[in-house]
Amino acid sequence: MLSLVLIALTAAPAAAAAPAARPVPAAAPAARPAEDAKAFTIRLNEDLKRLWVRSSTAEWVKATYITDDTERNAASANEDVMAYLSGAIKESMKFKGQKMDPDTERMLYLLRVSQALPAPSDPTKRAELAKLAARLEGMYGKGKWCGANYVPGKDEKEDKKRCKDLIGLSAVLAKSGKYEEQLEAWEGWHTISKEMRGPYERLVTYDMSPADFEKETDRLWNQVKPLYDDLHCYVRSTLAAKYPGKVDPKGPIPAHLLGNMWAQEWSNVYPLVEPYKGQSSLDVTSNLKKNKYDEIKLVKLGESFFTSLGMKPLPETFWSRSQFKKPQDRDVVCHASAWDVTFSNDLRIKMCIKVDEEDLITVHHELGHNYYFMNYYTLPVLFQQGANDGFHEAIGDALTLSITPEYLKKLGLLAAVPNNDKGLVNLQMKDALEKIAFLPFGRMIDQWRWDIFSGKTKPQEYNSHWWELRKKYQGIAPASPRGEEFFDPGAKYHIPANVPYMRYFLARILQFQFHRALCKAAGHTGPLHTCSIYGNQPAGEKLRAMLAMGASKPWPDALFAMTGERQMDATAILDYFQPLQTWLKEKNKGQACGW
Ligand code: X8Z
Ligand code: ZN
Repeated sequence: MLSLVLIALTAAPAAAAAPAARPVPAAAPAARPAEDAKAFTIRLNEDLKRLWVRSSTAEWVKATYITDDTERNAASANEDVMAYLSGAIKESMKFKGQKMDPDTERMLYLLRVSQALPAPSDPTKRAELAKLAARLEGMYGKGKWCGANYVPGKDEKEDKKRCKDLIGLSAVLAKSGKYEEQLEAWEGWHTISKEMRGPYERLVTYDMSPADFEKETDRLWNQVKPLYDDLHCYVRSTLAAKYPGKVDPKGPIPAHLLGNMWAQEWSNVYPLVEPYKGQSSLDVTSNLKKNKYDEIKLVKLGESFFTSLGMKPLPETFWSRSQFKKPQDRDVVCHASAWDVTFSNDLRIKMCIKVDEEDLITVHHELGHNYYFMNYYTLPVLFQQGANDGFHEAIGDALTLSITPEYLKKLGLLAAVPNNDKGLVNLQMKDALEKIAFLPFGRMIDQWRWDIFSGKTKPQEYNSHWWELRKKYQGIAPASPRGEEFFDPGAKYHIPANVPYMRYFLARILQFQFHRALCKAAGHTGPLHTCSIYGNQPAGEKLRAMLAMGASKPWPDALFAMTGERQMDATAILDYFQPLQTWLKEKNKGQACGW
């Protein structure tokens, strides 16, 4: 998936992974005496493309068909990539201090930072690392809960009846509203990661590259934290009223009451926390169903947003090669992702689409990755990446900020557009439950990972540290007591799949900064939350130009090209939610906020 670039993988965002190759010599090519840096990078791009195409092909097959064989195949391809990269990085050192053109210099830099986990130089260790990485993701993909005291695998029909996967269990959290049912679904899903603890502990013995953005992320987090605290305070008081005696009015919120398995986005509790009853409905899901949307129609709708901006349609092969629906006959990784499997506009998404509003947004998110790929696939493969990983995650989301009630009404997906202050507060509350609620979650995941990989947190503290950070950043408490017999981090996809997470935190902030810039290009005046760039060609051109840069320039240059700013900045998200923040402040008066 996009840039679900794992562990050993390199920054190649073209899909989960980066590949390797049998026929290609596994180690970096032998040094050629007369070769200068430029010739070296030309060769490097050619070799890497071949290797990455192989490994992302193996990753695609594995993710859409989880078996021991496909896992072994992907691990082996990734092992070859690691071998090549560790040789190439060493070899590139000979050019240190030499004069070279800026593109060559940047490619050598990208090569050096290309791995989320540096590949061990010992081949046995490399093999182990690749195997562990493949296995952990598979364990997550296969995860099911069949109820206490039932062992699946004897009777297929009975299994189907009793066992629920993540989609089924998440539906309980989203819709049940019953404390005990939600508790069972939450605890059930958190059993699937218990066995990950051993392999994960092994994986951690491999080192991880230092956190680049730690300082920067703290600056941004401190900008937005007051708004999160206001939202938390209001939502907690509503939940305390709904579940009497179950929610401490001054403490953290139990994790199974926010409508989402990880309490990362709270949109599903909107009906409960809706500020003003009796305003026009904001429920898009029921209208998708009424209008007979299916998986394909949902994706076509996403595509039409991009083409409205002057971008090309998705290639024919996108429609034949993607996985839109969950296959019934095998295990797959349902977690949504976007791919360019062969780094040549071979675009795909892999999802298990539900026809609802949440997945309408996710489809746009994934297509944002695909349109990034589409606009940079002609660059050398080392430049086929986002300006930084946060950019890649922010593109589709930035466009969803233009999915306004007016746009939805035109499509027949909303009956009426909110046209007064109360309607606006409702709308902003709904958006904030998705966008603002996510921020501390986005911030804390990699904090946990950094603490683990640096050795600051020991294996016997994995779970307690997880819940410490969940409390500190999100003000969330576990649904029930959690000892070290559990491994709750493993119940969140990006931990077993080793996908760095800070990108999503950055993206939640960047998308508003992008939106502000694109709205300006579109000539929008007035408050930011009223802008839609749908159908606007100048905005589309501005976006396209930035996408086409890929990683060829440092990210502040790409940011500057689109926004005229060189720093990531949270003022756009704060401006956007200004009406809601004013309302929350008033509403929370006299409450003891915080936890
Ligand atoms: O993992 C994703 C995307 C994959 S490219 C679906 N997201 C994060 C998550 O699900 O936790 C998007 C939002 C945050
Ligand atoms: Zn993404």
